[in-house]
Amino acid sequence: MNHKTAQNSPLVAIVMGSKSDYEVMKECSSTLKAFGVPHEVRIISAHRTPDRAYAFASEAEAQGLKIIIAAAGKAAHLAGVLAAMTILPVLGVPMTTSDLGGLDSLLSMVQMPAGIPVGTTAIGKAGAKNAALLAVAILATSDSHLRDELKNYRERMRAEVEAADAEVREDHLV
Ligand code: RP5
Repeated sequence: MNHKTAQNSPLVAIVMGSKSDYEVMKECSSTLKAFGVPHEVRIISAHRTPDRAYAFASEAEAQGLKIIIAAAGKAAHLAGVLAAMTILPVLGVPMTTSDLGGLDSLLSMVQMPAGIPVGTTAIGKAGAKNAALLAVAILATSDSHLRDELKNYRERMRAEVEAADAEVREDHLV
């Protein structure tokens, strides 16, 4: 699969609050890569580098980005802060945390007051992958090639589950 823009400029930005989020967010990047979606990966902290967060979000649309994926943990305000400064769709991925398991991140991200939405995914790796798939689905609304790729992906998943079902049924035939 290889979906590229004319200039191959990034359509999606994956922004993390810290390098400590990187291992989990590689799942997001590898999923976008599998669909051939040009993307960039950044570390920008809403509280440690607020000026850079402002500059990034306010320039994102003019840079040609279509979707921002923001990953953060604990008092996870990065996604909401970026969403406040751009009209691009922002998908938030709550990171697992050592103290509260990521419920802190999830509630910080998902409980946005009305007016500035953040499309929040599951905590951790599943959320990282689903944020990429949601980004692909959004892009696919105006890209028939990506739409076909997404359908093929679902078809492969369906076939895998059916194969697994057949295997376990076989194991337990009496
Ligand atoms: C957030 O605080 C980051 O997104 C990270 O998930 C969390 C902890 O950051 P570090 O202290 O590990 O840099 O800003």
